Amino acid sequence: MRAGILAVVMLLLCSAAAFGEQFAEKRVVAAIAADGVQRVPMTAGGYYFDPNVVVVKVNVPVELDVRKTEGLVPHNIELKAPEAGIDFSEELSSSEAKVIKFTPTRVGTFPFACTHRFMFFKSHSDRGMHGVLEVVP
Ligand SMILES: [Cu+2]
Repeated sequence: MRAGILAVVMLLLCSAAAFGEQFAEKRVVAAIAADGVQRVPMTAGGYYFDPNVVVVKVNVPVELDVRKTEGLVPHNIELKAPEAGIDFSEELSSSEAKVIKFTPTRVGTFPFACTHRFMFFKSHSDRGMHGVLEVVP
């Protein structure tokens, strides 16, 4: 019986390993709306952000409207770059988009990710649920 349980555990580990990084770049250059805000709708699902490369202009307000796809798996979005005026960590919902507002104050490339992880499995970020915010002049 122990061997049977071990076999099941090994199978789970192998299938988890099979869900490797599947990262396809989806780039969006934010447009500045009439109200002066760079508004970017985003979708967060298993295990990706769409878009996952978001290009915005420095010193112009940004609004990310991030919605989670349907499903029980929780997701968040986190970007910690307080030196560039960007610092958020938000749990996401499928019923309404989370509105994340900030104004980037420095040019650079800043990574964001979902920080969730289920038990000993790979983190959502390691499975591909990450991206970058590119702040350009
Ligand atoms: Cu996630």
